[in-house]
Amino acid sequence: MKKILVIGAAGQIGSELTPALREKYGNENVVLAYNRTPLPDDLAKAGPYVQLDVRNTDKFKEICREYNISTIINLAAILSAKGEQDPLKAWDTNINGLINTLEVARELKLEKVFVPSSIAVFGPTTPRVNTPQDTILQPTTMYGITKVSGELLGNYYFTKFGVDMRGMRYPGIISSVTLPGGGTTDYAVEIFYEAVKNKYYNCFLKSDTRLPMMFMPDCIKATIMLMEADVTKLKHHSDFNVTAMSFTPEELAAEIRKYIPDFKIEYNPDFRQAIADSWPQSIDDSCAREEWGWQPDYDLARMTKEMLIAISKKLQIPVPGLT
Ligand code: NAD
Ligand code: AKB
Repeated sequence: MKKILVIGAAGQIGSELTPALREKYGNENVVLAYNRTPLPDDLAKAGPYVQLDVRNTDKFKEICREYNISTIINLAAILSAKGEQDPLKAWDTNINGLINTLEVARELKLEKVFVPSSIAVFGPTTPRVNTPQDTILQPTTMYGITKVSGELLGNYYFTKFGVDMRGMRYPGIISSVTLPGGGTTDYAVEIFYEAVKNKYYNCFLKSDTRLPMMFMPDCIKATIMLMEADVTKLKHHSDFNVTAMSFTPEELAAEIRKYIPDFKIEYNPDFRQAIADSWPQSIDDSCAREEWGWQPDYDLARMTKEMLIAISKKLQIPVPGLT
């Protein structure tokens, strides 16, 4: 059986996507690649893993040959906030990692490649409400610039070389297993830890900053659905809009207060506010729905309840009425 290589497997999305892939395709058929951040014990014990810096072309190729890889999922990236602190590192990791992924796939004639894009491809000149699939892409962050370039390169490799690259513009992903790696939507994860621990959160975005979001089970579902979609039905390839919900910090805090009534939130916006202000408030994902049947399962209310249950269990701090 041919195998999937997941690069960046120890990150926020990788740490939950990889167990789901192993469950579906078998532990031995999903090879995990970590770089500096080591893999959690349970992932390392369950199946094959390797160390790989995505920029190391020779080692990348060697691993694909050694493990008979047919599909690469490249999750290695520097996200929006960290990217603004070190733009050249973001360019180097995101662009050279992507080119390596596409070149390895082309040279070794692999079946498929998946590299996520982001709502960061949009900028202040894009319509911000119900942002269309095919629209203006003029981001103002280095992260966004790398994601637009990634989408264009993915589409180029598909038409020029027949590399079956797929990708979607994830919104902010909310999850309970691994903390996010340095983005602008990270507040929507941090808030749950602080609400359960301290009943207080100091938010780095303004109260009314509306952003598109998705709970991790929907992110995993969308990723597997797009990977398995019939290529002949796809009109888009590396740049699908997807979404599940949109909310502001104030609306999320109100939802949390249904379970923790004395939860307090204060707002002290920092440099991430300008990034958030350049991104859409809501997304039109009708192309994903039409081309590969996308439909989310989680809205704000359902996500909030499940996050509070998971974080209270993780921190071993009961939330009355939930645990
Ligand atoms: P993350 O920062 O949590 O994880 C990324 C992983 O990549 C980390 O484990 C890091 O060690 C690894 N990495 C960094 N540089 C590397 C290198 N040179 N070689 C190999 N590995 C390296 O990120 P994530 O949230 O899991 O994001 C995964 C993908 O999804 C990224 O492409 C990101 O842009 C995209 N995305 C994420 C979100 C989100 O909200 N999490 C939203 C939109 C898009
Ligand atoms: C970030 O905030 O940088 C990410 C993203 C939306 O791409 N979560």
